[in-house]
Amino acid sequence: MTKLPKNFLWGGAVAAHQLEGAYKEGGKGLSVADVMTAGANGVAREITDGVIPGKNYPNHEAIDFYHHYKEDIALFAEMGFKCFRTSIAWTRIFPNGDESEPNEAGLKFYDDLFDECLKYDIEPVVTLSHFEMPFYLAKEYGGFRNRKVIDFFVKFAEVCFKRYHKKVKYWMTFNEINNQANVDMDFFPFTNSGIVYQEGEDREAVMYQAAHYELVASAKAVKIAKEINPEMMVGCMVALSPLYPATCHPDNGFMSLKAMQKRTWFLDVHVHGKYPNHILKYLERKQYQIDMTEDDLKALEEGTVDYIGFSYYMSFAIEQLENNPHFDYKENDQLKKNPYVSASDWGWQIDPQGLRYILNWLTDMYHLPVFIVENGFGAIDILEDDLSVHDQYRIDFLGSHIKEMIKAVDEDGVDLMGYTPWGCIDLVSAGTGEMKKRYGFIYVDKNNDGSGTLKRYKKDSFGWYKEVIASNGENI
Ligand code: P53
Repeated sequence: MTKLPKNFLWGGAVAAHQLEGAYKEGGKGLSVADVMTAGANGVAREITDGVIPGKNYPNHEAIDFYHHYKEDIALFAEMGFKCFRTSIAWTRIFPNGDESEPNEAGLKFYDDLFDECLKYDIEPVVTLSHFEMPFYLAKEYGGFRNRKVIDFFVKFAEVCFKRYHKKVKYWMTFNEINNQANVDMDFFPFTNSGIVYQEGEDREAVMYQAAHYELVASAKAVKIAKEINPEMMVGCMVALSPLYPATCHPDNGFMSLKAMQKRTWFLDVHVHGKYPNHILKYLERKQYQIDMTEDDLKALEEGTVDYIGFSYYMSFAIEQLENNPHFDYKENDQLKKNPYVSASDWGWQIDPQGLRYILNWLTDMYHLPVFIVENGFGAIDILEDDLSVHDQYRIDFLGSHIKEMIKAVDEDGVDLMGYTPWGCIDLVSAGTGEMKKRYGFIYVDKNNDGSGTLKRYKKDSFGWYKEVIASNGENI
């Protein structure tokens, strides 16, 4: 008997815009990801007003999964994947987002892709919105500033559920919906909500409004899914990091609690169907006038999620600031380097035990099945002359996290559905737009400047992960 359940969903995760490429093929429209240039560690990606000739947009070709998916899924099958998490590019189905009829060529692409997975008994796990809103909705409607976008999303979701309900059982609505809690960076509102902040506006007020519309859209989608096929399981998806108090000073302890609330209240709405009191009190104190109707509140109650999908990459330490009497959360100023853990080349702190912490915390808070739908190590890999890639650091990272995950199930009784490490094949980094920040078990010959043959090569971690899956986590 292994410590994990027999039907544990081992697999890997990606998102359409980060690997498909073919950004104009099959009638696809421009997405918000198609207007972001390549950045680097510490250099933000530029958000441009449409596609500007001469600039480097890494998502346009990405790793051309659109034309290589059969070969890639065969490799996933060779590793023994039980599931494969990807997203449906909204712009393949509704190129501008406000059309009345979906684009058949886009629908057909995902039919073929899911069939290819099912051929190997790989269960597709699908995110509806993973940083891929139609650029047209962002530009013409202001993204999720606008209530109308709820209906556009719900229609997109309904079309997908109707078309794929026999092929896809596991769904998630919005990827890392809580990233936008960090209102200081332009990347998060744009990728989460299609929002470009205007000079001088109260960013937080905008964020709470957009998040509310998204949560309503998510709840409406969940309800529709159940009407179409009650077998479908629809979850939410949040980015989770433990925010440890930087010291045991009570101020830091309380600050860490308040910070966790500010990053995770989205889950309360998704799971309980209503806002937690601390957020209602916060909105009141800030005098934010959120457009929140009775119908919205009813929709939230009627569309609670079946499970919690989450990403886990790192933990943070947090401290209270001076002159912050309400313990308000100011992410960019408050996070501290944790001296007890190491970090990746991109400064992401490595904390396997933090995964066990989060699994316990989630279970205590929400009492739902949970699914680790992202975890991974972005690193610079070297393709050797003999075409091997020795990525022991990735094996160490994933192995240590898997061990903590197993303890959470075996010793703490967490109801864990599966584990899909991020970027199971190398793809474009969301945060930086780089290719050289690699996560995969499969190396793709593609470089930051767009050069490369697009050929695929197995890294050392490929064989290692295959054995992990074959032994259901016993051989790490
Ligand atoms: P990259 C941070 C910053 C940007 C996106 O990130 C992020 C995070 C982590 O919370 O979210 C997820 O590519 C996201 C993926 C992304 C992955 O983290 O910046 O869901 O799309 O690729 C890794 O290294």
